[in-house]
Amino acid sequence: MKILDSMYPDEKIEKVRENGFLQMRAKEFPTWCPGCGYFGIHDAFIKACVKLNLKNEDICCVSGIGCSGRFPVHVNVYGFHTLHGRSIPVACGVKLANQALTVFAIAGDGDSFGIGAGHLPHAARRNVDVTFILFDNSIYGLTKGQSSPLTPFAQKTNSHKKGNPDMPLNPVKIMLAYDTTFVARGFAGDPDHLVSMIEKAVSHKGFSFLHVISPCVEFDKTNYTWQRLKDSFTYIDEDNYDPKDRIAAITIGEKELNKLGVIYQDSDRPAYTGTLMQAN
Ligand SMILES: Cc1ncc(C[n+]2csc(CCOP(=O)(O)OP(=O)(O)O)c2C)c(N)n1
Ligand code: SF4
Ligand SMILES: [Mg+2]
Repeated sequence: MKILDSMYPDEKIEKVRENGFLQMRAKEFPTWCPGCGYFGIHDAFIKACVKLNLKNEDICCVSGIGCSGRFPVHVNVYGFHTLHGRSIPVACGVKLANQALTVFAIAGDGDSFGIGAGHLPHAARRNVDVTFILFDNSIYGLTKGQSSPLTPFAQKTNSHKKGNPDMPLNPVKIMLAYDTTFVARGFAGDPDHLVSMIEKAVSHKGFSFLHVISPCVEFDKTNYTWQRLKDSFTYIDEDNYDPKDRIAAITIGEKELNKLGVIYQDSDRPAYTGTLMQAN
């Protein structure tokens, strides 16, 4: 794949080029608002791919619709900007058609837990070897700040001026209930930790779910703000935590909403390609 020249106004561009990061960036600077958490995910994604020694042509990013849906446009890898809510089934189809690809399903909180929510249990139960990154800003960003299925109760939004009347879903608890074989959480404001979460999610053979908390600076001034989030997280102590322990994982899913790290991993269940071949 041709390495594109960059238009980035980056003084350290030569350093970035040396690191190998530049060739993973697309030519155009992302169109996200200044301060959007998605820049942190973009940065971590590129670093993780380089650390994993993935080449541009080894990777395919499939997205739905939303500010998050722009992601494949901003990375220099194969990409598919699909319909709203359809990143998961399309990503699974891409993986099954070409098992040599490392496939990412990119989806916003509205995209994946609203219109696309019906696809999640099936990708999880089949254990298709796809890494699903949830870009969770707890709001509909692209359509200008309506409540999403992850918006907290009573938060004022552009669709609920007096406060959201609906209870939010808990994405980690839901994905654990679907027996997802890899469940982790990261924060857009800690790209170094996020790099390691993406590396681990990609290295897992099966369906990986990575919940990334990411501020929408334009439409959420109260909940996921940088100010409120910056000191709110704690990290799973890898030396004293067994990610195979389902009860411990469910406890984190239920009670520790600001805990970052690998929450659950079942490495024994075969990925779908293997199961499919055995079934035939
Ligand atoms: C079938 C369909 N319904 C509704 C829309 C309008 N729409 C576009 S993006 C979006 C929500 C985006 O929110 P989210 O998935 O959280 O992504 P974000 O913009 O926050 O990254 C909606 C409702 C659409 N494009 N297609
Ligand atoms: S509207 Fe929100 S999610 Fe979309 S680019 Fe701007 S800050 Fe990011
Ligand atoms: Mg959103």
